[in-house]
Amino acid sequence: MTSSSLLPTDPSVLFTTAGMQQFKDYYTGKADAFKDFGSLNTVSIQKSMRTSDIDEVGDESHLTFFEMLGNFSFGGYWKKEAIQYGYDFITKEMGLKIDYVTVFEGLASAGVPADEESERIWKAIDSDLEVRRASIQDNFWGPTGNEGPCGPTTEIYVNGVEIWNIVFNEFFYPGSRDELLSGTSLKKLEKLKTSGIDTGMGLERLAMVVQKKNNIFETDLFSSVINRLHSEISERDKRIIADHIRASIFLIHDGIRPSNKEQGYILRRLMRRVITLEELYNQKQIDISAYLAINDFLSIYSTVYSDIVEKIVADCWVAESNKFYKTLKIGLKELSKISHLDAASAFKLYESFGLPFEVIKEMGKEKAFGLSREEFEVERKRHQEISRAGAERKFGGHGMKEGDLTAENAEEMKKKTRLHTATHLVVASLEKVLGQKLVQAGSDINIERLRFDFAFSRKITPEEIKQAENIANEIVAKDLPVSFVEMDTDEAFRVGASGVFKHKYGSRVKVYSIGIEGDYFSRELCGGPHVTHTGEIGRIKIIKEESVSGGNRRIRAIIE
Ligand code: ALA
Repeated sequence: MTSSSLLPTDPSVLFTTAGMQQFKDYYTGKADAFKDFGSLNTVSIQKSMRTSDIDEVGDESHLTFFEMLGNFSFGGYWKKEAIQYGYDFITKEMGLKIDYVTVFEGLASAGVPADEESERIWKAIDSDLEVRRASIQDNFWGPTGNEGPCGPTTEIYVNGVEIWNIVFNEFFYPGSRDELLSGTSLKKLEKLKTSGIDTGMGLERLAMVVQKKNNIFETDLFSSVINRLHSEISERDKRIIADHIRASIFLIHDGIRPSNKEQGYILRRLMRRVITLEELYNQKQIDISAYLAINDFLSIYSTVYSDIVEKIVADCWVAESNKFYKTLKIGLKELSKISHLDAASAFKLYESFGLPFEVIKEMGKEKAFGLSREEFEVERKRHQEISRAGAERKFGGHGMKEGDLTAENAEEMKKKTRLHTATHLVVASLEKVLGQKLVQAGSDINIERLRFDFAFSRKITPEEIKQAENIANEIVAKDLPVSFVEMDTDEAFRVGASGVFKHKYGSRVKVYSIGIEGDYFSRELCGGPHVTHTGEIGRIKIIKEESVSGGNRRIRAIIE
């Protein structure tokens, strides 16, 4: 399976943190793996992001962004096969020696016994292998988010490092992991109808042991960047710079833009940390050259992630640097004047000058001794809630649903269908005018108008809007056919179809095309529905262009 976006469809988690995230519904039985990808088993290399480790970055092994290798089964194979696959891959394919493995010791209060079956399977494979028992803290996975599949794990250790985690998703828990681990929860673990396998192996850690390196930053995934950085930059800072730039590239690639909310907030923190280090080293005449590191990473990753657009990453980086740089210097000066830093004064520095918590903590030295990330976050959330109060609007309503559209009645569906095809036309027209593919960040259609967001770092001029509108209306006048074909997701991206980043795509997708084969005006991954000919749309008028949060632009258009 293709990696899903770092932005999960599950709204209860900020980022995709593991390979299993896109498969939650297959474990619970809500979705049918065989129907969707022709097998009960699959594998993936999933882009993952764990913010819980941000403060640890700089040591030998912690990262924010990483790639996770995994094999999964939703009622296909079970423990015996999963353990054998793990063993064979590590010892035979990779030629590594396993130090020891762990299995779940059980938890009587939750009604889960020790995993003797896995213990027996390991021993049958290799009777000399050391099998340790471990507690629920270490050897129990999930649930991710507010609820989900979960179960005991068995883990493989090589050179003292946990290399592979094999999860036996036997249960569903209707609450969070914290709740489950607290031991005081009233909710019960429910047995899943079909038990599933979920495995995860960090590519970076695997590279470290296979390449016989002392830490992940010495592997070929990082060494070009680390070696390029000036020798007077501390080892810890080099690692922070490398990790944060790499993570930022992938977040930007998935359509996230720096902002003060949710995923955008994390991206901004990562970028601003690097930009601050850049400024601090600059003061010592040491150049970090973030753009060179971006290029190094792009040359490593563009072979696999061929749709990373260098210009989008670079534009975003430059825009944030320019924006932050103005206040950074003043902020650092203010910081040096404050005699005692607590959550409130740190938040003020953050709010007024954009100084990230890490910078305040590090630069504040002993003045920031009592300052904790938790208190700072509490302060930040409190302010966010104040500013959000009253601004909340709720959308509801039930009705017909077809593909990407919902409507109350047939009449409404007809109008929305015209607006939907018009959205594709306006997007493709703008791409022509701006000379680049747009990374879309969602779209919304109501009976009155179409609306869509996309990542772009400057205002679209009225002339460009007019040009795009003219192009779109020319296509309407030509009454071109609209058609769709179903194809594999990989193939769809190969033929250049655009997709919306927030979308989770299955392995087969519909690609809607406007125009004649060989000369398509637009191709997009889309559930439909659409008109059959562009002439049905009517005249398109772009009525508004504006900036919205996350560094995105928003276009609204109507049809007449
Ligand atoms: N989902 C498991 C992990 O991420 C495999 O460790």
